[in-house]
Amino acid sequence: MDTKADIFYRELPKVELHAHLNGSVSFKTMEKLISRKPHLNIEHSMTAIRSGQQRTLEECFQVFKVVHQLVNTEEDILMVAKDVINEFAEDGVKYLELRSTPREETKTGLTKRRYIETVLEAIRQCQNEGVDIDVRFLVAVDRRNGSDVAMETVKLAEEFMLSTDGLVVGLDLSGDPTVGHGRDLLPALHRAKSSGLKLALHLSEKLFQVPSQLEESELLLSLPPDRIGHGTFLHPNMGGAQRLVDQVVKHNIPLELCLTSNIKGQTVSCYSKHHFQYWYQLGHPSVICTDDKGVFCTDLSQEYQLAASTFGLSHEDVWKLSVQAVDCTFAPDHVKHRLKRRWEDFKPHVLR
Ligand code: 6MZ
Repeated sequence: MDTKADIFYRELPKVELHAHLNGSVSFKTMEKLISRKPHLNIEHSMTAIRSGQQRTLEECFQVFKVVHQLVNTEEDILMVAKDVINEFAEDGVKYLELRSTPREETKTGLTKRRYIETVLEAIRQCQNEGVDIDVRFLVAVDRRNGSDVAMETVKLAEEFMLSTDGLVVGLDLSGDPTVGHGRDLLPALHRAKSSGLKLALHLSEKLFQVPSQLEESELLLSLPPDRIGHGTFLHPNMGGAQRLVDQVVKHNIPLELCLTSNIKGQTVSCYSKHHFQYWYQLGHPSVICTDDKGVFCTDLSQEYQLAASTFGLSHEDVWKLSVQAVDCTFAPDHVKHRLKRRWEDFKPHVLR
């Protein structure tokens, strides 16, 4: 991490809703992975984007490929997932929805099913060890893999949703936004939605090929999704369209906003131009998230502090944002009520 957030932001109870497992691997865990696989000759500079550095979004996707080389066995996944969960807990995150793309690795015999089972095992082990965080899982579809893989992933996600007593709550659509078209993934997404999986979809993350992109955003919004990842170019000031904003507002679809990720990935030019401002001013549910805390060298406390210092938010405003995030989770109502009660217990200590 580049700097440490002030105590208020660290003590603030937080909800993290947009965290990709392999993008969230810390420096410390990376060291363990690198020492397990010295023959790969991977250095830290290849897996993290430090303060003041930027990469294009395309280059970020190359970074994930490097991380995937390091995380290719059940043992690696278990360690990475447990470390990531513990680190979020240490940062004051009380509820986490982790997402990851199931991968099969012929070299190590890893299957997609075992991939998911191993992440769930990590969640259960952390629970049994008393780590103070409620963790749920979103199965991710990488858009580059096309419609057949998307459908296969949805079927796996459905199975796990039904067999894990609420641990698997939804589906994420992510991956390089310039690859493939959302239209091809609609059948899989419709199926996921009708089976009861919640949908968190990356939408309008990058501006390119404008007409086809607007069409894709419109199609995906017609589902409608339960949450939107980034949504950077939805609104008209950023090249989007008012009708897209109207859809988001009409269905009250929360946005997952990741400031540092968007700056370091160069889809937003500077913090003060981040679209958080647009949606926050509308009073629309906007949840601060990290995206890839390892790759972008950040944590959730720091992201809240950055939003506050950039947009002049008081501690009271930040507190409200954090409470509002509870309503945007995919957890059942009784869990939301439990979390709200915890927030009330924390309040006098944190907002003193
Ligand atoms: C879109 C992203 C992303 O799934 O292997 N991912 N997709 N936009 C982003 N903005 C920077 N950051 C991460 O974690 C890594 C994968 O998450 C998606 C990509 O598909 C990436 O390969 P998992 O745990």
